[in-house]
Amino acid sequence: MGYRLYGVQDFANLAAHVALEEAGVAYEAVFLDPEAGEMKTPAHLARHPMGLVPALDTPEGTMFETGAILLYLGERHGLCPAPGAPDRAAFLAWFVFVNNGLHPAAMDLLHPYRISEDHARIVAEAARARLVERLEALESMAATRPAWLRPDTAGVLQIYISMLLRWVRAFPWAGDLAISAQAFPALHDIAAACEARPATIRAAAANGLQGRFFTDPEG
Ligand SMILES: N[C@@H](CCC(=O)N[C@@H](CS)C(=O)NCC(=O)O)C(=O)O
Repeated sequence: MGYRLYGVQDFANLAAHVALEEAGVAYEAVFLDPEAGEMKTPAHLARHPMGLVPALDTPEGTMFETGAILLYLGERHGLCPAPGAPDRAAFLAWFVFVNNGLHPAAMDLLHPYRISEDHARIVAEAARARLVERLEALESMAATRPAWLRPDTAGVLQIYISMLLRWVRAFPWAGDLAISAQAFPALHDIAAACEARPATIRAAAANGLQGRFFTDPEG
């Protein structure tokens, strides 16, 4: 079994799509149509227990979860410090920080009604506050320019951060809660470099995106 990425255009599968392009491996991208019920078919539920995306067929079996997929691709294709490398511990800590701290908070900013339909504004504002606090921590670290997070180098953490910066700028539940990458110069550099890479541009185009889709998305 080779790589087959299951996603929806411009959903979280975008990060894995960019990583596959950066890896330079053969893969197939399959876009599902949620409106047509394609996320909840028995075939897709066998790939992802919640009927979500992304899911990835790999030579070692099918997997799901953005963080797991990015780590898997990063380790297999040189897009992150390998187990045993000197920078591995720092990379891993910050990767999980992004996956576990930033990603769920971004989801709450975008979809606060999933937590509480009656209190969506409060949920979204709280998510925004959590995001800003965590982005500031990430910015402080990124400003030290660690070798494993260089803007001019392809990496799964650079890709993940860039996609989340797109989301919090383009898709907040309320427009006044948008967070701009401009407020975080080191993270902005990472996303600007990432969106200019040919591999990213190819993956983005397959997801219907062009222009400054990470740093200045239209939403
Ligand atoms: N923790 C999961 C979250 C997956 C998830 O929520 N995926 C969204 C796209 S960003 C989805 O499939 N949404 C479709 C739906 O809710 O029907 C991951 O990181 O992969």
